[in-house]
Amino acid sequence: MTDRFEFKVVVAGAFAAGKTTLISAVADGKLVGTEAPTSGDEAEVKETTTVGMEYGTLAALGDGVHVDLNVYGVPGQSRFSFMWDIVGVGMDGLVLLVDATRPETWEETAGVAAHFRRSSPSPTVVAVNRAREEPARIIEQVKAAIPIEGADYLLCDPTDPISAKNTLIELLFLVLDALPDDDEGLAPDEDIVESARLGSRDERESVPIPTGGSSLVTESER
Ligand SMILES: Nc1nc2c(ncn2[C@@H]2O[C@H](COP(=O)(O)OP(=O)(O)OP(=O)(O)O)[C@@H](O)[C@H]2O)c(=O)[nH]1
Ligand SMILES: [Mg+2]
Repeated sequence: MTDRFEFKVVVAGAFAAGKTTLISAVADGKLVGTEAPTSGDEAEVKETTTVGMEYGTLAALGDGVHVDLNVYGVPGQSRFSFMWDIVGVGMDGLVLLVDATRPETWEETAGVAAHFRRSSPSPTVVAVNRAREEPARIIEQVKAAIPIEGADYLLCDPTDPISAKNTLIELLFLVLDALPDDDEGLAPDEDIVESARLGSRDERESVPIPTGGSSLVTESER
């Protein structure tokens, strides 16, 4: 018998952190999006911005486990923050994208995280983008600037589908770990979650990795 799960994941962060890029990289099928031309100062940074939300899906499979992730991206610009509350309803997990090269956005990013976690203190992954040099030191700096209890902090290149997918898989482990044991009898055996863990970043480059009994891979990688 296959245990099936479906989770809602939100990707949030400051303007131009790479949210739309990440969702485009992971979505199994076509992405639904709301890009519009930027104006003013934002136009100096990039040509388009998210004004509503984007939506994509990603299936992750393990032995006896099938997970559908519904991934939603929100705008980074606070003038569109009304969308954060709309999209955040029923969120199971949060990916907070942080641009390592723009520490001036980190305080705002911490505010975005607080906004989402106030209504739904879901498992959170803080994904640090563009940490090319001294990544370990940057991760420590981001932890200090954006402290989130229970969050995983990791490096992420949203332009790389494997890195982007592994960010969501990390979040999926946190979400599965947080499920109550009596969740209609469907809570996964810890062994499944542990054996599905994809190891170090170098190992992840060659997913899927069967480690023992089962491994969790995304559907497009089968
Ligand atoms: N080269 C490179 N480019 C990146 C990287 N991460 C993001 N980018 C680029 O940076 C830009 C990020 O843009 P988006 O993905 O639209 O950012 P966003 O967070 O969705 O922005 P808003 O929705 O406007 O808040 C894109 O042009 C990406 O291609 C990276 O790691 N390397
Ligand atoms: Mg966007």
